[in-house]
Amino acid sequence: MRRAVCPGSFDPVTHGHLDVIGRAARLFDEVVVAVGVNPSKNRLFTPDERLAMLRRACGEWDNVRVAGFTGLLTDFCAAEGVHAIVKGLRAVSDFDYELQMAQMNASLTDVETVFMPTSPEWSFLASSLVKEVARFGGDVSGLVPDFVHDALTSRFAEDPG
Ligand code: COD
Repeated sequence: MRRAVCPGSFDPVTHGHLDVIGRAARLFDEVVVAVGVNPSKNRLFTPDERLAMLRRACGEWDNVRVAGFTGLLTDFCAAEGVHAIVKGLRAVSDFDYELQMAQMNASLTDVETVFMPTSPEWSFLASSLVKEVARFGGDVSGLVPDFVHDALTSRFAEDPG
């Protein structure tokens, strides 16, 4: 059985992430979406909130499972017995960072990283930009699932920052 992990912080999940996950689900028999922590980013939503959003957003795919992880991604892959990581690439700036992580992960354990180019309609899309635009009242509907849009609206209504 061909299995892959699609990791990310997904804070929050966007249509760019879902596009990559859906395309991975066509290539692999099972995809595990791994909701983790990027230590260099401030988070808006808790791990439980992000897990719930991913589970709802991925509900249409029978071969996609969502799981949380802490610690190293390679430890999660080893525990799951998965040897492929799928990452989306938007631009050369993503490539620099993702290549470094792919090589570090390969040096830690027996895991390959497969890069999937972003679809053109989502190439500008990043969770950080979605949060910034939503924080200042901009319209991000169409970039994220409706329930994520609602969660952003209520989060920033509670605390505009
Ligand atoms: N189109 C295509 N791909 C996209 C888009 C888009 N519009 N938006 C995002 N993506 C891709 C990203 O390039 C990335 O591959 C993936 O989707 C997830 O993105 P984010 O931003 O949600 O997630 P990151 O980059 O913050 O997640 C980083 C991890 C949590 C995977 C990383 O920090 C990690 O592995 N942490 C665990 C600790 C660890 O093992 N560290 C050592 C790393 S070598």
